[in-house]
Amino acid sequence: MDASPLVGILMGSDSDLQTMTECASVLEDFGIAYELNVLSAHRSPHLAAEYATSARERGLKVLVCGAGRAAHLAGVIAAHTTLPVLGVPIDGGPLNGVDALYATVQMPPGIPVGTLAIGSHGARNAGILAAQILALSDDALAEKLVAYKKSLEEGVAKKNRRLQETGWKHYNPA
Ligand code: RP5
Repeated sequence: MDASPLVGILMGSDSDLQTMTECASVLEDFGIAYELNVLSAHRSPHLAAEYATSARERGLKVLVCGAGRAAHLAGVIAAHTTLPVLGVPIDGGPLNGVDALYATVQMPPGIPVGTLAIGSHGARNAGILAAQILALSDDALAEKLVAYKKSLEEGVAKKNRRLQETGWKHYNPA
């Protein structure tokens, strides 16, 4: 990708990569340049602060942070930037991501993190939400989002047609 990145995808460990790839692939579908880095709130706190502090001047517009367990990455990044920060709680571990959800969503007033669902669905939605934020000042991207929503609608109609055709008609005991 040649264009300078607009979205910074961060993850607490390379073990989060499979989940966060969902976010990356959505951004690619919309033609949005991104960069992807492993940074940890706990294991590399100085690097995380440095990344967040310089993100805006490097041209980034939205930061998406995925982390599992005691997931403080999104919150620490949000503490050091005025860019919008989206948090993806990564599933896995003994608590299956509920720990990461609580750690990501329960931010104190003043430092918001837009928290998505646990796991790959959250990562995918983070990519779409990042695109929607960028589309506020990009009409071509807004058009792509309209087309995407249309494709979702068509997908549902297709599923319904299939359901009707395979015999799940209607039931009326009267
Ligand atoms: C978190 O701990 C990471 O985001 C990851 O989800 C989890 C486990 O990390 P590793 O032990 O696999 O590096 O900080």
